[in-house]
Amino acid sequence: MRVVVLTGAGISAESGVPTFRDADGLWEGHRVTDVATPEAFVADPETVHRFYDARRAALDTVEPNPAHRALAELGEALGDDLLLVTQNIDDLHERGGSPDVLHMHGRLRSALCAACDARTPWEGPMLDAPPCAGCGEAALRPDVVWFGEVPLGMDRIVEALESAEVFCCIGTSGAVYPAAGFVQHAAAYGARTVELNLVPSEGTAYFADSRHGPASALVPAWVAETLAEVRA
Ligand code: BV8
Repeated sequence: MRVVVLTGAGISAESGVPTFRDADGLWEGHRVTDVATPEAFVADPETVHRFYDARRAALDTVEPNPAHRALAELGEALGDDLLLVTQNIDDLHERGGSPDVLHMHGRLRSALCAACDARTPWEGPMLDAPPCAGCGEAALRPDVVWFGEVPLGMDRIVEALESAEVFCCIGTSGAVYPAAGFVQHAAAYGARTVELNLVPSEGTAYFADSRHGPASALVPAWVAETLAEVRA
């Protein structure tokens, strides 16, 4: 069974990672969409670095939860028939046992050189970072996709959506595109669509099957159901 799973901030909420909706989308009084843009980085790189340095440091204080681990179990069983895509930039899917998760919006623990596009695993603050080890330019930036930038892996994602039998969306408000449009694309190609979210998302009407509650309960139950179907 070919399955595509898309996750958002809600899957990491019970691990202690604040969602975008939490704090009404504000970070230290900044609208998140104001600090998560290339324009903001040009205008005020220090504030943007402090925003991501704080989130990167917080990763040391959180652990994967049963929802992350259940998806790892699904990945074990389905192998290449599962494409796990996340909008999250935390590393809880990997630490929960899903090494091949596709981070369509980037990763906190990675630096991107804006001059030569080199990517480097990154720990600790990036403010006052040394020049790029590859090209020597002082052009390191957080390796995340900002508003107005093109998400990563779109070709692979669209191809998987068009051949999926099941599309499952977990812990996302459906407010940010192109991720919010995946359900309609998958449904148009015949996939069964499932939403697992604390409350109905902005795109809830597009899902054939919507279940509401905490991911730590809904995801293990849905994975068990899916594995039973695959093994039937
Ligand atoms: C692009 C990285 C061109 C940085 C992020 C069409 C219409 C309108 C606008 C647009 C459009 N197309 C493009 C746009 C512009 C823009 C956009 O969508 N703007 C929005 C604000 C209207 N999109 C872009 O700019 C994108 N780029 O379009 O390029 C293109 C398009 C297609 C193909 C090629 C090129 C780039 C967007 C990426 C921006 N970067 N993150 C960072 O993290 O700092 S987005 C960021 O915000 C996250 O990654 C995520 O995507 C989004 C937050 O949403 P969620 O993850 O859903 O989190 P949220 O808090 O909103 O909701 C949490 C949900 O979980 C809630 O529903 C809650 O109820 C639930 N929940 C809570 N607790 C639990 C739970 N569920 C279960 N269990 C729980 N315990």
